[in-house]
Amino acid sequence: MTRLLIMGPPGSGKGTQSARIADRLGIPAISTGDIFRANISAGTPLGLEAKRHVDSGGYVPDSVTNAMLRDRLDEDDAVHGFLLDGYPRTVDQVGFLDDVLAERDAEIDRVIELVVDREETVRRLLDRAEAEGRTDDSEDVIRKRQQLYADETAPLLKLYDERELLIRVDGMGEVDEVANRLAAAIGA
Ligand code: B4P
Repeated sequence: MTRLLIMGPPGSGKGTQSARIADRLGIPAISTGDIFRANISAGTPLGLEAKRHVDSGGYVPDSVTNAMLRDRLDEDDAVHGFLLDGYPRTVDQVGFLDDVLAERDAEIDRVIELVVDREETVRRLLDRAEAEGRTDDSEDVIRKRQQLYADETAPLLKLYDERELLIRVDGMGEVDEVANRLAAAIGA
């Protein structure tokens, strides 16, 4: 089981947990949010395009995100497996990922949903805002990201459930507790 997706609202712990799972399984954790932030910091053309959307809590356009994802999956370390964190987020991205994998005779093995209360996710992101000062972690932008997730991304879970790929994991509690639940759920 080496091609995994992790989904959940902003603040559900995707980034935190995906690094651990990927480490256990010896596959790269690929976060589209991290790639955007690296490009924003480096001031690349991709970063300039992404910044407008990320800072306001919107999604970066599918055409930009999909092209970036394809390039990342072409890198050597992703040939035999990966854990995608924060991708796909739209119906268009689901279709694009299906096509990219079909070209490689590959498919997704499991989709993990981290389930966390909305108020708990907001609390975590406000804590992170204090610690790290991320530009998209102000309360109004956090609420906008939560709503966008509910409108555009949460419906995708049904699709993966119909494909019998979805595993739901309780993301409430301490980081280690959640990590243990996840490891048990995916048999890692
Ligand atoms: P992301 O980087 O994916 O941001 P996120 O949804 O907030 O998740 P993140 O991984 O950072 O937070 P986590 O839940 O792990 O995306 C940022 C932006 O990039 C998006 O808004 C969008 O603009 C753009 N973007 C990214 N992908 C895109 C795509 N596919 N299409 C279009 N646009 C895209 O953790 C949050 C905090 O909780 C952390 O501080 C962590 O320490 C803490 N935490 C985790 N687990 C905890 C626990 N158990 N208890 C207490 N705190 C915990």
